[in-house]
Amino acid sequence: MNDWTIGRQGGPGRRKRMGSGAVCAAAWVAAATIAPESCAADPPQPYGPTPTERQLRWHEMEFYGFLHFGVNTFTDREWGYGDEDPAVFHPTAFDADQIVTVARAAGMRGLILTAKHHDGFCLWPSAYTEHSVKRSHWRDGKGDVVREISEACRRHGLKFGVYLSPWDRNHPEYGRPAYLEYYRNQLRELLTGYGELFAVWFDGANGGDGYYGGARETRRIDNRTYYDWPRTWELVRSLQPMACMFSDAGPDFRWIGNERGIAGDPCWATLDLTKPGRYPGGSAEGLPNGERPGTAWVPAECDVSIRPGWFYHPAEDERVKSPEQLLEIYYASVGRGCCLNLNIPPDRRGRIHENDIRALMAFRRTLDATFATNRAAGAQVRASAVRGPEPAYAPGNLLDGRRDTFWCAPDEEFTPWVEFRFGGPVRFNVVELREYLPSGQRTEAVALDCWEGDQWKEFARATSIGNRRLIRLPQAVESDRVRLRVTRAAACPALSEFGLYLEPGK
Ligand code: FUL
Repeated sequence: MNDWTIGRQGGPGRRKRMGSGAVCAAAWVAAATIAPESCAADPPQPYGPTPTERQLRWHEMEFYGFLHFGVNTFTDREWGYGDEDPAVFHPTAFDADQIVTVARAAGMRGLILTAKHHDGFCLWPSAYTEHSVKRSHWRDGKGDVVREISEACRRHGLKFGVYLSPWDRNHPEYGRPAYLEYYRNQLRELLTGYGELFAVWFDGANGGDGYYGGARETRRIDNRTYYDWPRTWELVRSLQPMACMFSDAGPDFRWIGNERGIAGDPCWATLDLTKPGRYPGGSAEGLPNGERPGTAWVPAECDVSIRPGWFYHPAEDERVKSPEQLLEIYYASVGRGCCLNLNIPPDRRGRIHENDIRALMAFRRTLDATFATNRAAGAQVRASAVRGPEPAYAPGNLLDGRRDTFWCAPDEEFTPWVEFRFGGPVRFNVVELREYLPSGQRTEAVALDCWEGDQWKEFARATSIGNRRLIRLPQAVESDRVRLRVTRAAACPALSEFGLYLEPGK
């Protein structure tokens, strides 16, 4: 058993000396690249699939927004047929700075814009079609929503991503090989014209009835073969190597399997990509929970709209989700290791509606108040087992506010525990855990105890951890000692953060 150490407290930007004394500079260092002499001695062997650098950056975002905006905003529809007159697109007071500053104030770290939805109308003046903003009267046909939003994102420090619907109910060639060339040409415009993209979102809804250049018929395609996805993915990789691609089955992040923003529990970051149906628009089976051990790291995104619909509808102004509903979604998405993609649809002015802003700001205030202070910081820490040599994998790493340092057990130790002693009673109702992702998802179940009277009392259990696990207790706990027990693991656990927080009013 190890001696007590005082939990280290460090800011996110602080660099820490590790092992032999060399400095680990990168925010994330893949386990495989940690050379023993430069960082820490004897790192744990990664377990199962592990994330790429681009996926690690995506994990760090945790919360970003979706912007569904287009002809549907003005026609009061969710799925445009494809025969809309571009003139219907006429935002009266479009303001990219308002949209982006609202997102930023809500705590979002990026925005994904529907550059083209199923109706085929393009929010940028594509050279390959007339069915776009250039045929609208907005900004005299000289406007470019993709440009304005992407530039506002950069001005305000948010990342930017695009949604380009594969299904196009306007294009005459949809369903035939010629459409694929059109689709990739459009994608190339978006990949090369608007700076760095953090995400490219490939929707799974495909085929059906539509305008199709006047044919007005039903066109069915084979999701598995028609789009030749590997070629499209290759285009994204070559032009935007750090962009993460979304679809039902990845390759970089997956759909959670519902549009309520709620992850399964457990929710593993891994999937078995050899199973049938693992392609965009394929099967949703296994997506809410992920699969163990899986063949690839394909973590989940929970997408949900702040309103009943994805696009703005005046009739839904009073049906904006409440701050409490948004918090529940946050704990069931971000708190289960996923990223939350919350849709905030611009209205007919081209701004975020006041009711949505009110809910977002109240939601943010609660989150800020909750996570302002880690009540476990500064605790004395000891663990049942620590991977040697000290201090590279010491349990104090759990309290240093950094994801790139971690407490790790020796290879043969799968169920270690760590105990935190505070100077006096500490009150909390949220427990936070993070796993060191470059070593894979190793921990399968944990239990938490508090010291009551003269014995330990279990107050919570959880399964998968991954990027972030938040355990929100119905009732606050008060104790001067807390113990975290790993009760099941696939390999010696590697946990990077531990926190205790209190929601206002608890
Ligand atoms: C779905 C689409 O059909 C919806 O309109 C929306 O864009 C949602 C995010 O994805 O598949």
